[in-house]
Formats: sequence, structure tokens, C-alpha cells
Amino acid sequence: MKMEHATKKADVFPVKGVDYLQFLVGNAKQAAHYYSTAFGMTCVAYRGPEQGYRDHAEYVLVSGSARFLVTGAVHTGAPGSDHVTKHSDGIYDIALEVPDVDAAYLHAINAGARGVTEPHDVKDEHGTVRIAAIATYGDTIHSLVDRSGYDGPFLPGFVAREPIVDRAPAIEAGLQPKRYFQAVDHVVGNVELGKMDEWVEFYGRVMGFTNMAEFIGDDIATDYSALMSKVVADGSRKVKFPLNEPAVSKRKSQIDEYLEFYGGPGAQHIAVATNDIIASVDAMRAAGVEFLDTPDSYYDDPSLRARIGKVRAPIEELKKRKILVDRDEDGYLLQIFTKPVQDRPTVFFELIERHGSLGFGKGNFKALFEAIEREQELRGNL
Ligand code: TYF
Ligand code: FE
Repeated sequence: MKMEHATKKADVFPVKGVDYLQFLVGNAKQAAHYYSTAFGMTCVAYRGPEQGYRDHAEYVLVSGSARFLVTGAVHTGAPGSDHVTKHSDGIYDIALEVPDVDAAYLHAINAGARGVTEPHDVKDEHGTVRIAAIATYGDTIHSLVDRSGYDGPFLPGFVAREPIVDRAPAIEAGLQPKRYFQAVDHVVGNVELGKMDEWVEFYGRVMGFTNMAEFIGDDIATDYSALMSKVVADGSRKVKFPLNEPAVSKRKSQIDEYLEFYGGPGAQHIAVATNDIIASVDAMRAAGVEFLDTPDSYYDDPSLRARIGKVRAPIEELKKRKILVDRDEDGYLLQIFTKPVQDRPTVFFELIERHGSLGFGKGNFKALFEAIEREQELRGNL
């Protein structure tokens, strides 16, 4: 038995994992199509005017345990329209599944969190969900969800629906993987200059999350990253939230660019865990998803080859696809980053394939941040 389990303190804010990520978008029908065709997700549920919900059309897409809720307003002035006006498409709700909504909400409020929605039941013929919500950075919220009394397709009011595209023929022909990813690995928040430690403290105080070892401190920041970063995680490390702030540097930080174009703090990237990053990248590229470029010199560097040792695919296969590799004391990881997935240089995705490593690719920060800065420069934002 591992000692850490025997000696662990009682968890003040137990979480089961990320329940869903809600995107507020200008056109949910097209966003749901994109996540279906380009990210290989399956649309499983819907609610809208047809179900008597007069304000929004909402699509639920899943890939393994990862679940996205994509919400669009169907008339002028519908709730959430101001979010889209201000931020364009973005992430509003990073919902957490918890065993006890009332206890979690009470703990959070007593610890100084701002309540958005008090605990209440929502019901339909499939059962009852208890739900509440608290505010976090910017206009972002955390819903707290207990779905243990529910067996419907998503939340009460949603109806099951057919996938938007039928990928079965492409899967059978070996042209597409069954799933491009199976879970949400981490969700990163960008906060204002000087606020990172306050948000680390917030997650400690409000949710009992602790600081993981991995961070980008002053040393890396001043050398090349133009940002500082710390990671908070729940006791079980199922939920991991890196938090970035801009660093004062010669050039405009990628975090400043985000804050300017998002109109304030918000979720920056969603990392999704895949067990075959090569197949996923190939399928997503074929569907038109753009990934950040990595120069050949990254792969030809003898010190990188020595450091990473043997990984599950030949380096040439990674080089062809611009997949990054990092190794630490626990193992290694493969990762790649998309370009922003909307017109504004704000939200993007990361694919990550972990082989033991619990880190975030520290060894790749330099190559990654140089790639992001090349894009920033092309946009005229450096
Ligand atoms: O989540 C992470 O920490 C890594 C690296 O602006 C990273 O994916 C950190 C900051 C950033 C982009 C990527
Ligand atoms: Fe990441």
C-alpha cells in the first residue's frame, strides 16, 4: 500500500473529475459540427427551442470521459450573449463533478468564493441532478454537479440525439481512430499580471487544491517564456489547473495577447489525453485542424535525443508531425498544440499522450513558446 493514501488528510473539497466544459459560442450548430468532424467527438444530447428552451441551442459532445457543452443564443439578448460579445467563442464553465454539492458549495462560500447559483435540484424523467456554481477568474465559473441520481443523456431537459456525422465507415476503413482523445487532462487559466499567486491561493483556500511541483518561475520567465505559471490540483490529481500570468519582458507576452483579445482573464487551453497521438494528429490535420510548427532543429538536436531516450515511436515519425517529447523522473510524454481554434488568438487545444510523466512538458517550454511567438509575430501582436 502506498503511504500517501494511509496518511492523507481528509479532503475538504472532494472532486470526482471534470464533469463538462461549456463553450459559449456565436453559432453552436457549427461549433458542434467542428468538434464532431475535426475532433472526432460524438454528439449525444441536445436541447433548444424544440424542447421548450427559448434562449439557447445546446449540443453535448463526448470523447471518452471528455464532455463539451456548446451553447449558442437563438435570439438577441439571450442570457450569455454578453459573454460572446465580449470574449467571442470561449469557455464559460469548467464544471466539476462532486459527491456532495451542498458541502462543496458551503465550503467554497465560507472560504470567500463568490456564489453564482445556489445548490438546487433539476429533474426530469431520468432522475435528479443537484447543481450549484461558483465564480473563478474573469467571467469563468465552476459548476458543481452531483449526477449520481441521474441516468439521462446529460442534464435534465436535454434529449438524446444522433451523432452529427457518421464516422463508422471511416473508422472501419482505418482512416480515423475510434476516439481522438479519451479525457480532459488539464485546463489552463490566464490571469492578469501579478495575480497568479492570488489564484493559486484561491484554489487552495476554496477547493483545497495544492500546488504541484511543476511551474515556470522567474528564471524561465526572464529567459524566454514571457509568462509565469503554477499548477494546482485536487488531492487525487484528477483535476489539474495550471495558471499563467504574463511576465514583464522585452516582448509582449503571449498571455498579454490573450488577455487583450479575450477581454480579460479566461481559460487558455484545454489539454486532452490521447493514447495514440500520432493517429489523432493525422486525423485532425486531415480534417483541417492547424497545429503549431516545430523546427527540424528540435528533433536533430543530439542533446534532445540523449535526454528523451527511447520512446514508443521513431523520432522521425514525431518529427514528421511536429510532436514534442519530454521526459522526467517518472517517465515521458508526447504533446502537440493546436493554433487558436477561433478568429481571436485566445483558446487553443493540446493533445497529450502520457507514459508515466505527470508533468506538463517543461523541457519543451522553450521550443513551444518560440513557436507561439512566431504566430504572435505573424498576427502583428509581438
Ligand atoms: O499546460 C502547460 O503548462 C503546458 C505548457 O501559455 C504551456 O501545456 C504553458 C503555458 C502556455 C502554453 C503552454
Ligand atoms: Fe498544457
